[in-house]
Amino acid sequence: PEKTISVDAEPYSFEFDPETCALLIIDMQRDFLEPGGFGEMLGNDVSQLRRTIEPNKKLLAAWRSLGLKVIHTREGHRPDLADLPPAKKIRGRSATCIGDAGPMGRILVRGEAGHDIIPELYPLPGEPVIDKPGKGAFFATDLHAILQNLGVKQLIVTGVTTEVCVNTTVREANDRGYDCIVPEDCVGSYFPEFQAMGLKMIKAQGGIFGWVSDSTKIIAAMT
Ligand code: TIU
Repeated sequence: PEKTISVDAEPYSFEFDPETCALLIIDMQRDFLEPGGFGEMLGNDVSQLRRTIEPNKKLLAAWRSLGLKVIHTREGHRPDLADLPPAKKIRGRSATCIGDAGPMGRILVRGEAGHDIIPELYPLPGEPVIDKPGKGAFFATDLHAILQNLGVKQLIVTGVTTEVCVNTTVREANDRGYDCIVPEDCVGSYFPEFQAMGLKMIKAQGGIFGWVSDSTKIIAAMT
């Protein structure tokens, strides 16, 4: 039976049916979040990302306890790097790049320890994991087909980083007809100013790409 829940959000309340709304957790991977990982190796402050672990854990637990749909993504490439565009490989002019040996295995390569999801948010059997070669979760993946097959119309998008993979995915989802709500405590950026602007860009102009709220408001509305 259809049940509509209303969440306090910006620019206005987000209405959703939990049965057709999936929790989409973007790239909560060890290489982006863990001290000693690739993200920190590049000089980034991982505490800005680690702040999102606890709120994501609580939202994920609430979502799972109600038997609702959860989907995870990971950014990474085939071990032979056949799906790694040369442009992405050399971007940044860093001494260490994707595919090279990093602190937790080969950087952003599927099957390596650093590429996997952090233990705190590890997927359960039955929760789809989307391996994506790009920033957006729809590019060169079967995410859209999976969402269509599950009857999903709306997405709660969380994860890292706010202005890169979360924003790209929200824009891609928006163009494919999905409503997206982004709980700000569950998304993180290495750069505080990008966190603020990345969220503003979503909710500006009457919610040009979607809604922004907080996980506590989503959980409160559910219970
Ligand atoms: N997942 C994701 O956002 N990948 C990135 O490379 N993000 C950066 O902010 N670099």
